[in-house]
Amino acid sequence: MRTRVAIIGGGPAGTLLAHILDNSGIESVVLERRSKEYVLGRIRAGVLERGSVDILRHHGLGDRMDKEGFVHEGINLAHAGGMFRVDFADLVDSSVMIYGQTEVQKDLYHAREVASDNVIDDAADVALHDLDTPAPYVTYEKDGSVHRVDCEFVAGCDGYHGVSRSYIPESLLRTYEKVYPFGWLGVLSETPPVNDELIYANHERGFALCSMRHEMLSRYYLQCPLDTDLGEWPDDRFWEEMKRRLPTHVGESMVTGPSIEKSITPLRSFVAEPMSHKRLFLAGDAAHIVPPTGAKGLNLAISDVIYLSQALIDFYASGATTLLDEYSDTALDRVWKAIRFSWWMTTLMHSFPDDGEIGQKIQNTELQYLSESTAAQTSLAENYVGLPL
Ligand code: FAS
Ligand code: PHB
Repeated sequence: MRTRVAIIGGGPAGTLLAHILDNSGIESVVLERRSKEYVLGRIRAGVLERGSVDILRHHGLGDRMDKEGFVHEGINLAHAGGMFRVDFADLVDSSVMIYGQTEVQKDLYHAREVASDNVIDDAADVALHDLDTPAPYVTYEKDGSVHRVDCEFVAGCDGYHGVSRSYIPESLLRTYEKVYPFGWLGVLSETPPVNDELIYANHERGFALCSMRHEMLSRYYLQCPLDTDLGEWPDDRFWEEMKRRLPTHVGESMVTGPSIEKSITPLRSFVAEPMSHKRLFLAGDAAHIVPPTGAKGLNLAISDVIYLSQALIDFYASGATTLLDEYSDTALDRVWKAIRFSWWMTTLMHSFPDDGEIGQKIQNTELQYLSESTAAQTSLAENYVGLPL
């Protein structure tokens, strides 16, 4: 098989890149190691930045999002028994969209099937070859045979556990990592959200987040130890702990119900530099991971794809390689700002027992300052809704 761009990974980054290239008449093939059902069954992000919303609409992927998503013009921060709202509309004339990554993925897969159906799932043992030549190729196994895809560029969109990053020579690759000493225990329940906007709660027992997918599907998270055993967290215990970490009036109004999904996500900050080498370009979690506190992971994958797709479109339109040469620096500039913001929100909102009582006092003081300062709230708001592309 021959194509222009071989895309490794059929998550949001890979399928959005394929979609945008397709819209510009540039052929690609997506090699996804899992089944389509598996990919569509993952419960992940819930918040789209304003820029991501505009991009999806611009590329014909916004219809269902605009019908079923929820525009939120603020978030709420709870601490010390109280709660205050950060008003995005008032502070930065912007908003975010609540529309689950699962739904974005469904829209992307549908668009692929309608257009060129160029997603090959169950593609095992993907390997990259001749990346330092103008004619790289990719091999993979499927249905008992080894297949070859000849191409001109390889996009590594295969996530943190993918293979693409390993093809950047160790002598050139620099990685930065911060592992947080806790995870998030997440629950999905077919109950009405406790609040019409998200609530991020700082509590001495640990962080809590109240989110949603729609008016009868709520998403909740509790900070938990990394060695948490899901078997020790029956629904009743989850709801009781959730209410203990929220302001009383919020907990009292919470409608609880059976969880339809329960999982633990570890939190880490990770960046790999550079994000490109010869004919290989990394995008999304293949190059960086952020703690979900700032709701940046999915949005960074989208912005990487915007930069990379524009660079490839320029190359095929004029032979210019400037944007390709600058891709890594351009993407990393935005990545590091999201890494910083996600680290700041994680550090502000989570319990760090090793920091002692003074740690909680400093967090409460910062949250009190945030509640009183328009300047501080504006900084949070402009980062949360998404810095300019
Ligand atoms: P993805 O990991 O989504 O997709 C990579 C794809 O490549 C996968 O489908 C994988 O099967 C495939 N792949 C891997 N190795 C391969 C190989 N060798 N060959 C072929 N295919 C291969 N972000 C938020 O903003 N908010 C959240 O609440 C949030 N929660 C998360 C919870 C979990 C458990 C995880 C893992 C991530 C979460 N994220 C969250 C981040 C998440 O949304 C990512 O940022 C987003 O999925 C990034 O998209 P991709 O870069 O496409 O990577
Ligand atoms: C979610 O709804 O899954 C969600 C929302 C906001 C975050 C993280 C996750 O910061």
